[in-house]
Amino acid sequence: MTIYRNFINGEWRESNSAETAPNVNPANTNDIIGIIKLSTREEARTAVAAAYDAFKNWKNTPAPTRGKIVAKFARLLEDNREELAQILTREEGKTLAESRGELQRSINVAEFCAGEARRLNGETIQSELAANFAYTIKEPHGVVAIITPWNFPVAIPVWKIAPALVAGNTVVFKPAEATPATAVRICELFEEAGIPKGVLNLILGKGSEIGDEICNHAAVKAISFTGSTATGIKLYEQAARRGAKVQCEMGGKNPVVVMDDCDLDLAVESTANGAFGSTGQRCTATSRAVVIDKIADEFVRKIVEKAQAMRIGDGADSQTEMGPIVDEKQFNTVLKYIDIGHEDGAELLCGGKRAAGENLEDGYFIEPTVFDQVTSDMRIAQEEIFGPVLSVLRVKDFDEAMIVANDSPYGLTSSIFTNDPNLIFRFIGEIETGMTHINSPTTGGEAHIPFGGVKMTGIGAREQGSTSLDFYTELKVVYVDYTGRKREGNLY
Ligand code: UN1
Repeated sequence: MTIYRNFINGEWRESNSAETAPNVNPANTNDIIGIIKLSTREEARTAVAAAYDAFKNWKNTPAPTRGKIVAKFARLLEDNREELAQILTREEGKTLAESRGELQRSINVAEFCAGEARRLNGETIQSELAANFAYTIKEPHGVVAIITPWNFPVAIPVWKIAPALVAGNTVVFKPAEATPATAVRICELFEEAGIPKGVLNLILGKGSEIGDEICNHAAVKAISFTGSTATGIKLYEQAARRGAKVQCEMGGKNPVVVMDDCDLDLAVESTANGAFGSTGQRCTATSRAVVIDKIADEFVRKIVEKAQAMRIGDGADSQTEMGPIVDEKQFNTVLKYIDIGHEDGAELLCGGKRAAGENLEDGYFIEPTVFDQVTSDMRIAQEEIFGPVLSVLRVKDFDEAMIVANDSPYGLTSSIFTNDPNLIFRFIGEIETGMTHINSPTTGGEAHIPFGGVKMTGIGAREQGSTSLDFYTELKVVYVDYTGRKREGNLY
């Protein structure tokens, strides 16, 4: 049985902890993939110390040299794409097609960040004084903690680690407990790419223990976190007390607005993709369909047809269209929200229970679920479920649709289906989300385009694309006076 090890100071070290947890295939709980040891706080401190010691040399390594290691990592990811996709499906549950897509996005991100190493430029600014000039330099923070969730266990670590390293930070990486195998492979590939010892450290274990330890460690200058809103806000509060930088990517409750002039089949197809793709376990999932009354009956009929036709099963089977929920806890949470939907008076149109059938009994499968007659005050319209559950909210017109769509504490992504250019541009102006899509699903993003949300979804600089290094760098401002004599007067 594989025991996953920590990667500290360039060495693979098995934790001394007696506490362990199995890494379970959510499609078949008899399939134990390996054992994760839940590292101790002391081991977490060792990882921080290793990152701290490695920082000075790494900071002084020219950025293009750092970028070359990330470029090599991108090539290794490409070479090992299929193997990683298989591991990802086995430990997280998403379909192989989804895993391959995630790998491609990770490769793209790593390539993009590697290129950024040659563009880590500040600016030269004209001084108002003669024989003076001023410029800015982008510098790394030091040790950065990277805390990632299980739902994109390759892409999210890569889109945080790659820019952190390119910027010259050293990293302590704490992945979710549910996905240790992909985390270990990522670090092995960085090792193969030639990352110097201590520059990237992996520590496996519980968020409440080692996540807490590293995030509150005085040597950790910045924390990049993706995960639940409750944890993100707590991290933010704690870090604020010691002035550490924080970037949080948290929940979503993403709406699609379906206008009565739209291409209805396209809207249905995209909404189903957004709601049930990745088994609804992504922060960009479509969880609310805000539909104009006039076409709502037809919309729900078609989307129910789609939901009921979906093939549920082991993601490793090429016929499967929707995999399982990641683990028992999450499985119970989704079922609890389905109960809440009933209690709040929403009308269940399809799904709503554990999926039964051949080869489904040993996995955490839930049927794609659609609730109709949902109103904005219901908990299923407000809270992130993180499962294949879509709420349909019926509205009379565009103005009401915007009120409903914006009635959310979250603001990650959204979309609208309409062919009316006036409505498209009004929607872009009025929707309170960090990203928005026109006539396409709420999900996904491109590696070279910024990603992130507003309101309770996002704190700190945007990830990916032209903004990917913003969080990982500080600006140093330099004034140079080359008159060689005492300045007359002072700067204002
Ligand atoms: C995507 O849907 O484009 O945790 C990726 C999440 C997001 C990433 C989703 N931060 O689901």
